[in-house]
Amino acid sequence: MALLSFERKYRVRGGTLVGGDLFDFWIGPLYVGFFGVVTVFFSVIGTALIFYAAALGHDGIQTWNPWLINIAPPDLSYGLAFAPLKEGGFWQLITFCAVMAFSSWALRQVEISRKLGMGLHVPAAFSIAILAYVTLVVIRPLLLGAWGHGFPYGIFSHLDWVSNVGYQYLHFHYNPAHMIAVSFFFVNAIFLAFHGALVLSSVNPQEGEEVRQPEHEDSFFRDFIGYSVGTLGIHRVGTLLAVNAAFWSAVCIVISGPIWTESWPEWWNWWLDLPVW
Ligand code: BCL
Ligand code: BCL
Ligand code: BPH
Repeated sequence: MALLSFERKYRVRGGTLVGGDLFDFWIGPLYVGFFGVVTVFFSVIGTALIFYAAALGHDGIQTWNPWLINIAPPDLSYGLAFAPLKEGGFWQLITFCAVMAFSSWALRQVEISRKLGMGLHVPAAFSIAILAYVTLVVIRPLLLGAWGHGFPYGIFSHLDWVSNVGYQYLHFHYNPAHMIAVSFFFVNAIFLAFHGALVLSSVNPQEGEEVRQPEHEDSFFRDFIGYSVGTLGIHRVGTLLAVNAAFWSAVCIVISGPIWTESWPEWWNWWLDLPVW
């Protein structure tokens, strides 16, 4: 990719978190950095372990059907101990590689933001996605006392896990934090539909027509529903919605087991028993 004339001034040394000048350079369009190297390292090892474990097979079944490859966590009986490779040890190593790869990916975003003198909003938002993953495969298993509570790494098998864990609490839709998370995902989509469509409607006109300004966008929503959150505001709202969707997801699964062990419909008894009805 061409190095644009103005890019030279952004491609400056410094801003790194560790290692000083070490790996402080670009390859083509991509910034490398210490954390770039760490990400590649753990991504390659983690992915290779998935393929190695898949090649060895599992419970006497070996398949290269991508839908069916499955690397399962150890049996619950291993508790928080290391398991033999073929009995969940691979899952444990892959999980470690994944946590390292995701975190160093976020730290690389921090270094690039610092170089550009930008805020840390992107890595902050990504950290909440990482938190959701870590909640599923580290925090909740630790709280429940066994790595076996993590989700298996397989395209279909991880769906089975979601379904099984859901029915373990009889009806997961009654989990109040799940309700909040689901609602945030839906609101998030409606707001992106509004925002994406609004911007296109004003800055992507038919041939011969003029590009409209942010004032037009603002006016549309004022005329339409009486209020516009504004051009900066909509991005605050969007970030907040997306981050809350993942945050309440993490909450809904970490309370299932460690805090609430009954069926989720039963949790609502306190509400049914309120003396006001
Ligand atoms: Mg899941 C579906 C990955 C955690 C519930 N899930 C998917 C698929 C994809 C996937 C295979 C589409 C996701 C998507 O478009 O996301 N899930 C995935 C990953 C994690 C994960 C990588 C993780 O935490 C590391 N899933 C979970 C947890 C549940 C869960 C356990 C709650 C979040 N997931 C579900 C349900 C569904 C999926 C329910 C589906 O219906 C859907 C499906 O069709 O499954 C068969 C949005 C992100 C993007 C569009 C960015 C691009 C992401 C790409 C597509 C990810 C590819 C992953 C690759 C196959 C994994 C191997 C990595 C290599 C070894 C490097
Ligand atoms: Mg539910 C969880 C929606 C029905 C049981 N459910 C969730 C939440 C979400 C949701 C709120 C998953 C999002 C999430 O955690 O993202 N459920 C939802 C909806 C319905 C629903 C909308 C519906 O019916 C309309 N759920 C049900 C039914 C139950 C049920 C009733 C099953 C019978 N549900 C469960 C269980 C769980 C959920 C059990 C959960 O565990 C899950 C949850 O809250 O998990 C926290 C968070 C995002 C991630 C975890 C992804 C992290 C990605 C990482 C950081 C990066 C991956 C990089 C990748 C490997 C790179 C690939 C390579 C590149 C492409 C090159
Ligand atoms: O770079 C990015 O985007 C371009 C970052 C990213 C983000 C970011 C980034 O900046 C942000 C802000 C978010 N995601 C936000 C969110 C939402 C909440 C705040 C939330 C809904 C969400 N991301 C969800 C998801 C999901 C879901 C729902 O499943 C997926 C699949 C992703 N996000 C995926 C991604 C990537 C495209 C990217 C990103 N979100 C992070 C890329 C990255 O970390 O790269 C380094 C690592 C690798 C290249 C590979 C590592 C390989 C491992 C070592 C082995 C694989 C292990 C894995 C556990 C196996 C899973 C198997 C599955 C079949 C289950």
